[in-house]
Amino acid sequence: MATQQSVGRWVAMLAAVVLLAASGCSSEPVAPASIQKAQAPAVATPADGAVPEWAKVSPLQIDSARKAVVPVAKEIVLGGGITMKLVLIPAGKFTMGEGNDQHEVTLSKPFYVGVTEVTQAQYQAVMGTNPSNFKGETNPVDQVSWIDATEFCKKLSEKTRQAVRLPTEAEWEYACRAGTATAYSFGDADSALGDYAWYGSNSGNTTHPVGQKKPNAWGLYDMHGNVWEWCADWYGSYPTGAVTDPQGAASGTSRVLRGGSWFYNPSDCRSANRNGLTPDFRIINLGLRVVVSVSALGL
Ligand SMILES: [Ca+2]
Repeated sequence: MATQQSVGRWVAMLAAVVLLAASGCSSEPVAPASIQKAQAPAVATPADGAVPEWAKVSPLQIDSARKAVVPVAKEIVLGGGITMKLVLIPAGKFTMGEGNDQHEVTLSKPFYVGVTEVTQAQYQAVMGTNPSNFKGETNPVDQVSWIDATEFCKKLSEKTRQAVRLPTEAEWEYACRAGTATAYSFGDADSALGDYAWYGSNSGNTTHPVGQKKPNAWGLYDMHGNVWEWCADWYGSYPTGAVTDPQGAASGTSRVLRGGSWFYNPSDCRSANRNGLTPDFRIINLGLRVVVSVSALGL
C-alpha cells in the first residue's frame, strides 16, 4: 500500500506541466500551487485540477499517466514565448484500417502527441525558417517535405533532449480514433465534419489557425483536415495478421500522409484514409505533428 508521501509525489508528477528549457536542460516538474496543496485521492480526475486546463484529456489518459508515473500533459518551451503542448496517449489495442485492410494493432507503450499540428511559430522557433504558403503564426506550417519534417524532429530532439519524432502510421490512426471504430473520430456522419475539421467545403481554400475546431476524445485538434500530416512509415501494404508496434513497410518510394486537408473531400479526412508522397515532395497542404516517446524518467 502506497504511503501518503509517495502518493503525494505521484500527484505532483501527474499534475506537472513539464517545461523544458530550449537550452536543452529540462527543468523540474512544477505543480500549480492549487495542486501542491491537494490531497492525493482527490486529484486523480480532471475535475480536481490535476490536469492543465488546455489539456482536454479523458479519464483513460489520466489513468495511463498514473500507471506510468508520468505527467498526462507536457508543454515544451521553444523560446520567445512559443511553446508546444502534448498529451499522453495510452498504450492499447485497436483495429487499424478499414474494409479488407482491417487488422489488429497493439501499441505497447504510451506516448505523447502534439495536441495540434506544428504551427509556423513553432517551426520558425526550431528551424529559423518558415516555408509556408499561407502565412500565420498559429496556422500550421505548410510546404514541408517528409525530409523537412524529420529534420524538425531531429532539431527539436537536440534542443530538448527528448525523443521527438514523427508518429508511426499506427500511432497516428490510434490517436486519431481516440477509442472509436467509426469513419471519423466523432462518428460516421460527414455532416458533422465541419465541427471538427477544416476541409474542402468550409476552408475557403486556405489553412486555418490550429485548435479552432472541436478536439477528439483524447484532446487532439485538427487530426481531420487543415493540413495532411507526415508519418514516419514508408507507404506499403498492411500486415494481414495482428501486429505489435508496427513500423510500416521496410522500404518504399512514398512516405505516409494522414488526415486529409483544407483542400480535400470528407472521405479523404477519414480516420483510416491513407495517402503517400515521395519524401522530398512539398506542397501547400502538407504539414506535421510530433510524437515524444515516454522516457524512463517520464519527463
Ligand atoms: Ca491535420
